[in-house]
Amino acid sequence: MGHVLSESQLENYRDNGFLVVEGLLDGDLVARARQVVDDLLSAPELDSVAEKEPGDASKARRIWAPTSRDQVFADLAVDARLLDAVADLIGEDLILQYSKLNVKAPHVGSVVEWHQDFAYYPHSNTDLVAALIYLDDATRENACLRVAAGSHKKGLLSHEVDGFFGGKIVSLDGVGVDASTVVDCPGTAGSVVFLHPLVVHASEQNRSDRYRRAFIPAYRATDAFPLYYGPHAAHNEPTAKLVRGKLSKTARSEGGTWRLPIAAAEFNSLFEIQEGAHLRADRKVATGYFSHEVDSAAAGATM
Ligand SMILES: O=C(O)CCC(=O)C(=O)O
Repeated sequence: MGHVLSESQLENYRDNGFLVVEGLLDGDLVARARQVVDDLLSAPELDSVAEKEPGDASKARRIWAPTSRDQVFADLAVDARLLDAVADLIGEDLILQYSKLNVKAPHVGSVVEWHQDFAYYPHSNTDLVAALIYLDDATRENACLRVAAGSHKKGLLSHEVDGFFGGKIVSLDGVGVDASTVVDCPGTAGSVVFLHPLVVHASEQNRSDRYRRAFIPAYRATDAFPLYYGPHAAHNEPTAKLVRGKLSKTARSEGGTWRLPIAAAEFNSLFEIQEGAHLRADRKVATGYFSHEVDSAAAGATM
């Protein structure tokens, strides 16, 4: 079981905090996934399935919890090729923490600002990995992922805006990340970008006339336990499930102090918090860590 990644790929991941594996998943499977996305996006109940682009309500930017909407995504998230690679990175005992699907429609695809995933859901250790699976060929033109290589070694960086969690790193320079370390992660459909939870990453607006869809299941070692149970992190937990190996009765901890993602107001997605959800009149202002009520349509992923 496992051991699909070479020693040089593992070294690459350890050094840079990310790894692109070209063509890990086959074309037929990925074509089926694209068809399901098209079907979901043309469904009449789109509002309960997807978050819309603020500039064009006819387009979606995020499909919530894709693994619970169609078997093709449930199967993809436990595909042996994918889990073998994840096991090589974080060990044989694996939980599927949550999943999401970013749509990046032509001409409108929302920006994803610089951030570290761990800032949204700190855990007792950093053996977590997100697998960004390209469903379309991705290049800089249609907003492939961009990563600050090696930034995972800098620890958890500030994602604060106006004294509260803002879901983004406002300036790379401001947190000591050298902009010259930023690299593009292009890949053909079926390629996977594996991301360490502390690596700083982002993607631009999709200015091309091509989609750049990505299905993103996120995994953790079974002995990595969430440290923060505020709503946008806690509501991933009911659907988190063991996908390989065994559950752990112990939590393994990495020493340190982790800033918690305490936001000023409720938010339903990474996009919303990065765009300043706390400034929106329709948002309930938080009065305590657990005071938010989150739209049930988003259940399963608010990152
Ligand atoms: O879809 C992308 O380009 C980036 C995805 C990402 O970083 C996220 O949703 O956390």
